Amino acid sequence: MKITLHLMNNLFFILIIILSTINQIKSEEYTVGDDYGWNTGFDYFEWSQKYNFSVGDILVFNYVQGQHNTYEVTEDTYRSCNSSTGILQMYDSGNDKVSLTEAKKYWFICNIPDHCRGGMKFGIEVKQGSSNPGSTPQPPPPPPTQGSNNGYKIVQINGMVAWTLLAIFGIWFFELDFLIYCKII
Ligand SMILES: [Cu+2]
Repeated sequence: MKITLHLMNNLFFILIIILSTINQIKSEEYTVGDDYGWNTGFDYFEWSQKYNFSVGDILVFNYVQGQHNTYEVTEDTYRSCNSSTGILQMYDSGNDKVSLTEAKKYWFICNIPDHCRGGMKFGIEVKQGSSNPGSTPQPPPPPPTQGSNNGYKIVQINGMVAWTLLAIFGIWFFELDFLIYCKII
């Protein structure tokens, strides 16, 4: 019996190691424009200032396919909104997932005529990930209207669930071990 419990304690520590590893490789998904999506009439500069982006994170551009698109461009093209040069990547699925794989400045525009000039443009600085959810400077945006999935919130909840589980399992195993130990002696 005691051997089994020691095995369980070992499993508990293995669980800790696995969970902390998951914590380190997690990536966050950010929906551009949050609930508003990728569309005209929204301040994407303001949106881009709300989060700290790290390598491994993913940007999701949601829009009606054909009405917009997502171009990753150079800084010059971002500033001029002239896409005759400086296009790095093009997406047009309506649900574009852009992985931020490098620590650098990323620049995005919509290349439908006049949309870039109209404000469908933003730049972000992606930093080498410390993946620390506590470093997000501002609280999450207004209450979600419909099943919004804000990456920041998901990661926070994941973290909370993980630590709660750890606490429950930890107390449970150690208490069991202690009780059995007392009865045996
Ligand atoms: Cu557009």
